[in-house]
Amino acid sequence: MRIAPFVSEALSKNQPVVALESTVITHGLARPENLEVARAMVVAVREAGAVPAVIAIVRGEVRVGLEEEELKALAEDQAAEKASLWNLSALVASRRTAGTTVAATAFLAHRAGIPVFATGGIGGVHPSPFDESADLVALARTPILVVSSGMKSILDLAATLERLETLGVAVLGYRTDRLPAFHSPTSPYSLPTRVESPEEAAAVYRAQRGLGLSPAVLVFHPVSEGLPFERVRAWVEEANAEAQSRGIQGKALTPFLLRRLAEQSKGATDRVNRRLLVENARLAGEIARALAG
Ligand code: PSU
Ligand code: MN
Repeated sequence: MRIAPFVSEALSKNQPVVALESTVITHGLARPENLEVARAMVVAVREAGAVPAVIAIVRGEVRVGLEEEELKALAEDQAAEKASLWNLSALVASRRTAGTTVAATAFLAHRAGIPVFATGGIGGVHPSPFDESADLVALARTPILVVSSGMKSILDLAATLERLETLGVAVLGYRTDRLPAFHSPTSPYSLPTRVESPEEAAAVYRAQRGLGLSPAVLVFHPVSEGLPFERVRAWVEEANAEAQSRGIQGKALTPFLLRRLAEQSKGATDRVNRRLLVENARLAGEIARALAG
């Protein structure tokens, strides 16, 4: 694991650092806007007064903190893989380059001593065909604070929320009582806890660590300007039915569904996706500051 000097220096001085997930760069967004959004996330963390550390696998090396040139190379690498936990060692052993999912980023950020990271949406549960993201189990055993806008909108939100409860992950709504639904700032599902500020989120994280609880603290941050929940759900149902009838599954499913949602919404889902990524990076920076201060 190679920690960039600008990151290790910040960590040694107890300055706020925010880890950034990179599957969103390699797989979540289309080129070339993936690089623009990644840069905007980096800037948002800096503007909040924290040091951004993009985590990725570069030619078999675990990297914590990328320089601008390295970020560009990752965003442009068409062969970049998606590193979760089940393939992380194999990607390192075969010297591959990969974006890290929430599961892999949580594990690596924690190993590097970074307590906060930002992403767009976490993985979750999809009942049929059955799929449960490794993100959930990783969040259950990694005491890190994660800022996201909910789960990917293509998942079963109620089932995912139930799994988070079962796994003992601390779930907070940021200035909301309802689960944000990624592209939508709200949904019908209630959250157990609401926080009003970065300081309150930081206080829950400190309590989590103080109690010796090993699961993560999830801060669900609604996008400031999103789309109506019912409309997105209708698009998702349509796209899912189409994927099923065309036999699209596994790794190809998320990119297909996201592309269909973008078409159905005439680009609106992509705009919301960009917005929430930058907003989450900023809030993660503010929480990191509250934790360091
Ligand atoms: N949300 C998106 N697009 C994505 C992801 C989330 O809108 O590409 C990525 C995140 O990196 C998340 C991962 O950790 O998908 C979950 O993948 P899986 O369901 O295969 O575990
Ligand atoms: Mn999966």
